[in-house]
Amino acid sequence: MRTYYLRTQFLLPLLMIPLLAACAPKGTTSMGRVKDAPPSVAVTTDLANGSGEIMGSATLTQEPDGVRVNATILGLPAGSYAIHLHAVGKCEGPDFKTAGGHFNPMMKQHGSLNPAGEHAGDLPNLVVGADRRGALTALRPGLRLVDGPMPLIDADGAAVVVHAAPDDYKTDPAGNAGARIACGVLAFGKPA
Ligand SMILES: [Cu+2]
Ligand SMILES: [Zn+2]
Repeated sequence: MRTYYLRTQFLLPLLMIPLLAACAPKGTTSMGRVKDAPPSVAVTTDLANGSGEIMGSATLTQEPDGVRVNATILGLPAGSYAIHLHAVGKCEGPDFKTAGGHFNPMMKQHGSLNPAGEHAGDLPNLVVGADRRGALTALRPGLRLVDGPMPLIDADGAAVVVHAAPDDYKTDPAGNAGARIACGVLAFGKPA
């Protein structure tokens, strides 16, 4: 399968194509949704800490069964760290509260171990080794980046957030994961 790697700012012209189609049927397009998106779309963002220093990066790739998340981070003490897809594409440090809560269009509770869970933005913990390098690869089943009725990257974008503590996968609304320590914006037409 071909993969289209697109820096987020380059996707704006792509989004404009359906909007500019003069006689497009009503209700088929909107900002943040690409009706005829290619089968595989990828978006990459830097993960910056509260001081604006880049600690790592995350790439989200839309696959037929969902969205694959590949994230790497450097410089954290060995351990497990919660990482989630948050609902708003805004990373204002130092606390990154601007990123909102977990992406949750189905109005569920938090966590894979929660009987009423889980959020569409929940992910397994990022594991950092003794060499202070961390990596995560996970498939988020059913999630779409830019098309379908509930795309992750909607009009207000989305964000990848790393936390100071591990996710317990059950405590609503955020897995008891502590402070937000790194953030990266997923959005169209805005700097990542
Ligand atoms: Cu989070
Ligand atoms: Zn959650």
